[in-house]
Amino acid sequence: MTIDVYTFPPSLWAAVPRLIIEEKGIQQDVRYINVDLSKAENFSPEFLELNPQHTIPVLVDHDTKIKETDSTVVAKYLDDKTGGTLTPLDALQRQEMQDVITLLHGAHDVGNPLFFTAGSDRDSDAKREMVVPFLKKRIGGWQHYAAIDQAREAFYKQQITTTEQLMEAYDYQHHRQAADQMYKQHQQLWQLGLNLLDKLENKLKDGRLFLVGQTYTLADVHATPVLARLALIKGDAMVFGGRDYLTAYYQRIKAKPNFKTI
Ligand SMILES: N[C@@H](CCC(=O)N[C@@H](CS)C(=O)NCC(=O)O)C(=O)O
Repeated sequence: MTIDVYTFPPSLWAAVPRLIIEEKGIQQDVRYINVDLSKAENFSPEFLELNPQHTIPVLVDHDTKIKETDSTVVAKYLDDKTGGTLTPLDALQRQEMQDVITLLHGAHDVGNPLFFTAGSDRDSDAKREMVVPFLKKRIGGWQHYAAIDQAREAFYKQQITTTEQLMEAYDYQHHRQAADQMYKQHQQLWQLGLNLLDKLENKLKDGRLFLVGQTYTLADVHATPVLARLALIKGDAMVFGGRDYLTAYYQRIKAKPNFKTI
């Protein structure tokens, strides 16, 4: 076992290395270490030593002693180490791939905040039973870590305060202003999401099979969990309706054996 990959099945960006590992069939070289975000395990003192940004995925290659803590770098590392087959040889296509990855990870990276916020009273009613218990569990995790790690107590308390505010926004009958503020934020995030979907649709309009041409690349790897997440939050009709090229593209990436890791 040479490579540790810190992951969590429902996580959006932690799906990136899993897709690559499946695509390349290198599961035997990898040990997955589960970091339960619902218990705030990504804030344990040990995990913060590994990644002070408290995000997954994290990759540790015990052979080379290399550690990577961002999915874009983790993806490149895994691909480079296994022959670079998910990176185009053509320099222009390579640049285009990079541009797509930058787009997905920039201001349009809305999958997580969209998931945790609601956009209306009705949406709040639909999501509350799923989101609020998750947030409560995370608070339990931070309370536990605050008790055992005095040096980080203020940091954990800040996480708790921010999360309690989000939970309040779900109680719109008692916190109208907080709820309306959350809805506004959610709508703004969704506009960015729609904008991203239109950009991807436009890219595919010349009939290419994948985001930068006829072959599956790291751009598609990063786009896959984003599309899956947006479809989970908003439903297929909102995400793919009227976007025929994106619809066909999503069917194509969904049909790949590695999609089972999503
Ligand atoms: N830019 C980072 C973002 C990673 C990220 O945001 N990961 C999420 C899970 S998808 C996370 O760990 N969030 C921490 C949390 O929820 O506390 C990357 O691409 O690796």
